[in-house]
Amino acid sequence: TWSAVPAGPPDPILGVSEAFKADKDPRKINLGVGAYRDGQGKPYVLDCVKKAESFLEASKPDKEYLPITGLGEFTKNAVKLAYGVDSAPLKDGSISATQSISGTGALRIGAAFLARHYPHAKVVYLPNPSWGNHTPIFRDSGFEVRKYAYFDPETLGLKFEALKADLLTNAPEHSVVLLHACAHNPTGIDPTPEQWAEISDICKERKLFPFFDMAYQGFASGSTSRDAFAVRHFVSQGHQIALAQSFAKNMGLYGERVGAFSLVTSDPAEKARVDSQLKIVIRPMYSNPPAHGARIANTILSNDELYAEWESEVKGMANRIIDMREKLYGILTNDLKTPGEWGHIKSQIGMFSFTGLKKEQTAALAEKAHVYMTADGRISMAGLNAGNITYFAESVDGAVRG
Ligand code: PLP
Ligand code: TYF
Repeated sequence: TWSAVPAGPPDPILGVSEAFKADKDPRKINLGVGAYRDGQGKPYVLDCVKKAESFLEASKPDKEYLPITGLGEFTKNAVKLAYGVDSAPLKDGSISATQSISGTGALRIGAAFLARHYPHAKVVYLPNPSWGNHTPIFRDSGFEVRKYAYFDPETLGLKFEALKADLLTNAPEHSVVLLHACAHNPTGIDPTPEQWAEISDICKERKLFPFFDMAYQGFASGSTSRDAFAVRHFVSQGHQIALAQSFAKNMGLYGERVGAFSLVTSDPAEKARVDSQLKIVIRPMYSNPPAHGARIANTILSNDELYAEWESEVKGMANRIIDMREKLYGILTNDLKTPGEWGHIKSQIGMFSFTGLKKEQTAALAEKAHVYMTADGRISMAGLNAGNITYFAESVDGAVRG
């Protein structure tokens, strides 16, 4: 029956982890997948998460199904975290929201809802480059996927003039535009607040539909409200955005699959109709989402003490990454005098650094130095620590000098 099924390619990110696992060298380093590691290179369960779990255990929750759109208290608090308590559509009760299977599930619900109900051509513009899963998520939901200029390999910065030209003249009116809310994956380059304001104006002028992917709120700057700047600015300008939220990174809840999808609508009556259609989209996909992770996140978001502790732990993770950026820059530039300009390692934002290393160099690093990263030269900064950063920098130096 399945003899005609061709073998598919391995996932470009998760494939790196597999190669890493198979490597027996004790010096090996995995900078592939974007998952936070502590200063000892170990996965990190946040203290606020442990406390929330012990509160939950004491409250002995049952194992009943959640509603189709998940834990209502959780989505309410998630939306508040993203849009801010002063958000006009939030106060009006016109934001429709549902729990989702983390950020991926939120994107998929959004794409499926738009594919069915967005009254214009199903064309989505993704930044070039973007998170590798964006293309299949939108394509499998029936969208035509196109790209807008984003990264400039010459300057290792934002290709802002080309970005504006693409949105102003190349994208047809009513195209959906996917925007990384903060900590762009894979480049680590975000628009400045002024540039966000220009992008917002262009979207308004050209009637483009902004779909925000916020997978790293708090991770970019250490402040959840600062990282929500773009989302809140667009909403304050009257954009009716779509938003995918993930709690994988900022609460370290990766495998618990906690997220939310929301849509700003015109009024509470419209919201109620959208709510009903979100349920119709979700029901045949998975009926209803898992409860445990959403309960953890909700406990943290609704308890002042845990919330404060969470904010300080997010800041701690963000700061450790920033510290690794400084150290890596220092070793390459001052100690090793590695050829090239490495300032982007310090200026890039969030979990990743787009090093500028070429495909052949990343292959050589894996083969000769047992250092693993994605083929585009992206490294997860959180994989670096005091114990491996010098070896990593020396390996990069070796690869650059050839
Ligand atoms: N969007 C971006 C840009 C990401 O980097 C990620 C994870 O790396 C996600 C969405 C979704 O992740 P998850 O489904 O684990 O929340
Ligand atoms: O490292 C990244 O960019 C992410 C990590 O189901 C990831 O792709 C891996 C698997 C997954 C979600 C996110």
